[in-house]
Amino acid sequence: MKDYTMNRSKPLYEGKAKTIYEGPEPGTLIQYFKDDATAGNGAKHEVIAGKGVLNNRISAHIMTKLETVGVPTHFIRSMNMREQLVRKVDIIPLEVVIRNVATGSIVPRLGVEEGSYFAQPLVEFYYKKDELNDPIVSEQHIINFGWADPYELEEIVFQALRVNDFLCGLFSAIGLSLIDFKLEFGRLYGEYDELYIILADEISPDNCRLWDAKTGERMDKDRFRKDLGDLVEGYQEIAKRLGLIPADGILDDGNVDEQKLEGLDKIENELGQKRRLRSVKTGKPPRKN
Ligand code: ADP
Ligand code: AIR
Ligand code: ASP
Repeated sequence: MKDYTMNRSKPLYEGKAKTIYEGPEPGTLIQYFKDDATAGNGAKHEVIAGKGVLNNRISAHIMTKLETVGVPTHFIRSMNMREQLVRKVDIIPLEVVIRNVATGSIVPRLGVEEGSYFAQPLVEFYYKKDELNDPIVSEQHIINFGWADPYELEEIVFQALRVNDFLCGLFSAIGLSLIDFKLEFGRLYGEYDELYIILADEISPDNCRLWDAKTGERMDKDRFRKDLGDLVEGYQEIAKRLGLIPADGILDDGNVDEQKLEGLDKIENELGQKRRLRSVKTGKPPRKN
């Protein structure tokens, strides 16, 4: 496995699935995708060869596609098989979960029937705080505690539903059902202190539930969380169906053959340059820093 971090400075942040480094230009960060898989807030942990490369490629691809329909994302460009350059944002401390089908934590919490479709996509907010186990919160909590203001929340819900619509179509075209997923958003300030709400973090099978549309087979991180099968095989299948790895692009140890993937991110990197941003009206006074 190539070591991409040899010449990097000290990490700014060591997360469960990614390490964050300072980027080459001001206002940028490097996201390094590790092979670590965790569940239950780190209670379960394993290193799974090849996972980081796949998530990096899948997330870069999806973020780029979202940019083409005008969803502002933090993605700037792929750097290598494990790293991507992103715009540094002030992360809003919310995990925004969009659900199309009932599974996971909502089933025991509300007693809904496993596998049933919601009348319309359901948006939930969780307070992003590991020490508290990311508890579910309401809009009233968010506004009351100042995690986001009503204008920001409106924009977050608007973008989250657009992402859902777009991704449902994207995955359905490759025989996968998008069951639910988690997003993170951040604040970015423009030249005139105007506020932009930007989609950040990653969109990958680590934070989307994806089921094979025909067989119902789980292709996402539930394979690891619930010991349903080989995690990397599921991620590889998603990447293959998205056209991100050629049929002969997987090595025996589960890692991606990096040479076979060289250049596949060219189109994404070109698209990444053509970005549009939409500022958000906010009730808040201009930023503090
Ligand atoms: P965790 O923090 O839950 O262990 P990760 O291992 O994925 O998660 O670490 C990535 C961290 O980087 C997350 O805390 C995420 O909120 C943060 N992050 C993602 N994108 C950006 C960005 N564009 N700017 C600043 N922080 C970001
Ligand atoms: N998620 C939530 N916290 C972390 C992650 N990755 C994602 C899960 C799932 C959705 O949010 O991957 O797609 C809902 O998770 P749950 O556990 O609340 O049912
Ligand atoms: N993201 C959390 C963890 O890594 C929860 C999960 O994905 O199950 O532990």
